[in-house]
Amino acid sequence: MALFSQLFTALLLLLQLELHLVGGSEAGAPQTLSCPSPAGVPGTPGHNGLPGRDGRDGRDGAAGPKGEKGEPGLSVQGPPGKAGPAGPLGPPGPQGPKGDAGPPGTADNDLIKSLQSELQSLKVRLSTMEKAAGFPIFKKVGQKYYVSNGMKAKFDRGLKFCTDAGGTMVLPRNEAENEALSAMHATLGSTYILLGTTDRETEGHFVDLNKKPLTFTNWMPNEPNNHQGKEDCVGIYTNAEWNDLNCDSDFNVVCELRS
Ligand SMILES: [Ca+2]
Ligand SMILES: [Ca+2]
Repeated sequence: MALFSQLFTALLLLLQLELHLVGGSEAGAPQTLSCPSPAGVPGTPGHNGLPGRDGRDGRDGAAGPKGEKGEPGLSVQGPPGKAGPAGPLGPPGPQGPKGDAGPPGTADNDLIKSLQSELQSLKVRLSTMEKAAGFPIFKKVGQKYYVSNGMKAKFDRGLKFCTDAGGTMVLPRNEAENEALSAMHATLGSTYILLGTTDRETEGHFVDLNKKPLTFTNWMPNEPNNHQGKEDCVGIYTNAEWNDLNCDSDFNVVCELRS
């Protein structure tokens, strides 16, 4: 194929040389041929040569346009991984706000209760003292006050008087109280002071104002005798001994105030 092409090129050069010789040069160069000759008959065209070799591969073309964005892919979240190791100890946080005050302790409660009880006791004692001081005649006997205004009265009226005064009709519970009461005769100028006991419900069976049997007595000899069947009340005589008396007779009244 290449050989054919070179042959074809050589023919073309030969033809151009011939045409140049026929036409002459423009510079008017001197002719070397002095006489013309008749033109020959053209030969028959040669056969086509064999095809040439394949040329080299061309350069890479320019990059094409950017394609459209594809559909998002499907992703499935996997299982959580194992917990990592504990991190380093952080710095201490700021101090929190102050909490509310707690309830008082047991010791405080006991002390408060004790003080409250003592205060209540003092209030009662002060109230009793004030009542006793309201009588012209009063005598302190232990935790009790024996008080009187010098009045003489029948038993039932005497009971009411003492109740209205915030106390009860006097009744000695022991020898000391009995002696202290008897000592008031000197001030009262009395012979008998009524005691808070009767045998009205059961003859011969004296009980206190709460209907409890007596735990202390100091009867005169041969008393109580229920003289004339009319003696259901009791009085303490100047010698501190007791005698049953008529409840409808007037005797001195002494009240007992307990604090
Ligand atoms: Ca009697
Ligand atoms: Ca009597």
